[in-house]
Amino acid sequence: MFSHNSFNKHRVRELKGRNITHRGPVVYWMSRDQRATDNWALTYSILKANELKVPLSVVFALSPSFPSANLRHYDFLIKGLAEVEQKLKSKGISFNLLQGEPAEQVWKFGERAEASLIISDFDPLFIKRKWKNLLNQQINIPHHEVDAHNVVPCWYVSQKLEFGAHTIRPKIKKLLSTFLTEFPDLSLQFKNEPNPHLTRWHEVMGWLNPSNDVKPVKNFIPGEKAAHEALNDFITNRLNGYSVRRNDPTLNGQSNLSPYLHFGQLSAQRVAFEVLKSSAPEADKQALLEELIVRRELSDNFCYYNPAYSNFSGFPDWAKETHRIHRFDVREYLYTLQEFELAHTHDPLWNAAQLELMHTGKMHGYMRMYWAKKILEWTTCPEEAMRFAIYLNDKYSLDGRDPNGYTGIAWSIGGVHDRAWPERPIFGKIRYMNFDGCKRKFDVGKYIKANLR
Ligand code: FAD
Ligand code: FO1
Repeated sequence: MFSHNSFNKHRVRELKGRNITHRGPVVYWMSRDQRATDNWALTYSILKANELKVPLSVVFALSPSFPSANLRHYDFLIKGLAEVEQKLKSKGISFNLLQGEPAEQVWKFGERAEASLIISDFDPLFIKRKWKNLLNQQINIPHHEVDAHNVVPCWYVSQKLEFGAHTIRPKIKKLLSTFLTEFPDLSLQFKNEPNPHLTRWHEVMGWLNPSNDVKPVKNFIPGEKAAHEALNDFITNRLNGYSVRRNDPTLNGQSNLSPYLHFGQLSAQRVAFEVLKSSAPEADKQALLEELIVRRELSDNFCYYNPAYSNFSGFPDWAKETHRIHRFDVREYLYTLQEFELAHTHDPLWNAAQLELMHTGKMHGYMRMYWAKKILEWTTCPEEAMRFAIYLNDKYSLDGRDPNGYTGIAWSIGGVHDRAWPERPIFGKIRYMNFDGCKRKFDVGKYIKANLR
C-alpha cells in the first residue's frame, strides 16, 4: 500500500550551507519530534552518518524556561525522553541531554564533538526559529533541517500563507502518494562506544525546578509505548463512528492523540498508515485524516508564514475591520483572567470546559471553540481575549504551546481560516457560538455534571 521507503530530499533543507570540514559525529538536535521510531530527522541523520562514515549522537537541549511550560508538561516530556534514550541506546546511537539555553548548549556540544553536520527537526514557532538563528550565527558547521512532523513538508506543500483548509487540501492531496511512504528501517554502520551510564533522569526535575501549581495529569501516560497503545485503542475501539462521535463532548469520541503528537512521541504519519490499514468505514478514516493531516498542516502553514500567529495583527483584514467596528459594543459580562482561570463565570457550560482543561489537561475539541469564543465575548477587547485564551491554553493543556493551539485560538477569535458570518454585536462577522447552539448538538447537562468537581 505504501510504496518505496527511501528518504525524499524535499523533506530536508540547508539552514547553514557549508562544506563539511570536521570529522566528528553527525549530531541530531532532537526537539519537536521526541521519538526513536518513525522519525524522518533520525532517518536522515543515520543516512548522513553512514555516508560520512562517522557515528551519530542525538542531543536534546532542555530549556528550564520554555514559555508557559510547567511541571505538567516537563513531567510528560522528560518521561518520554527517558524512553527515547533507551531505544536509541539499543540502536547504538548515543543520547545526550543538554541542560541550559539550547542554542548555546548545542553550539558547545557541536564544537566539542567536532561535529561534521548538525541536523534539527522543523518547528514553525518563533522560539525555535530564534534558537536556530542564534546557533547558526555561532557555528561554522553545516546545519540541515528536516520536517519530521508533517506528512508533506511545510515548506514544500505551500510557499505562502494559505487562506484555509479548502486551499491547502488539494495541495496536500496531490502530494500524499509521494510523501505518505513507509519509514526505511536503517541501522547505523559506525556505532558509538556503548555509553555505560544513562542520563540521571531523577535529578533533571530537581535541576529544572518548574512551577508546580499545575500538577502532572493521570489520564495520559507519557512515552512512545503508551502513544502506540493509545493509537491501537483508538483504532480498535473508537475509529468506527469517529466522524459523528468526535463532536460530542459527552462521548469519548476523539482519538486523544494530541499530547503524543504535540511532544512528537507519536508520528502523524504512523497514525495515518494505521488508520488507512484499518477496517473502519471510509467516512471515519477520511474524517480523521482531514483533521490529522489537512488541519494540522494548515496550522503549521499559518504559524510558519504568519509571524503574528499569536496576536490580533495576525488576523485577516476583514476580521480586523469587523473588530474595529464592534470594538466598543457593550459587553453584558466582563471577567478578569483570574475569574476565567477559576471557572467563576455565570455560564456553567463554560466553567465545566475550563475545569476539564485544568483537571485533565485536555479540553474536548468542540468545547475549545465555544470556550475561546466566549472569552472574546466576555473580555474588553479581542487583544485581551487572545492573551487570556493563549495563557490558559498553554498553561493547562498538555497539547498546548503548539501551532494547533495558536491557530485554533486565532480561528475562534480572529476568523483565521474561517469566512465572514452574519454580523452581530461584539463578534461582528466572526462565527458565533452560544449555549443554545451547544444544547442542540449534545447533552450539555451531562457534560456539565461530568466536569464540575
Ligand atoms: P482528534 O479529533 O482525534 O484529532 C486527531 C488529531 O488531528 C489531533 O491530535 C490534532 O493533531 C489534529 N487536529 C484535530 N483537530 C484539529 C484542529 N482544529 N486544528 C489542527 N489540528 C487538529 N490542538 C492542539 O494540538 N493543541 C492545542 O493547544 C490546541 N488548542 C486549540 C484551541 C482552540 C481554541 C481550538 C478551537 C482548537 C485547538 N486545538 C489544539 C485543535 C483541536 O481542538 C485539537 O487538536 C484536538 O481537540 C486534540 O484532541 P484529539 O487528538 O483527541 O483530536
Ligand atoms: N523543546 C526543546 O527543544 N527543549 C525544551 O526544553 C522544550 C521544552 C518544552 C516544554 C513544554 C512543551 O510543550 C514543549 C517543549 N519543547 C521543548 C518543544 C516541543 O517539543 C515542541 O517542539 C513545540 O512546543 C511544538 O511546536
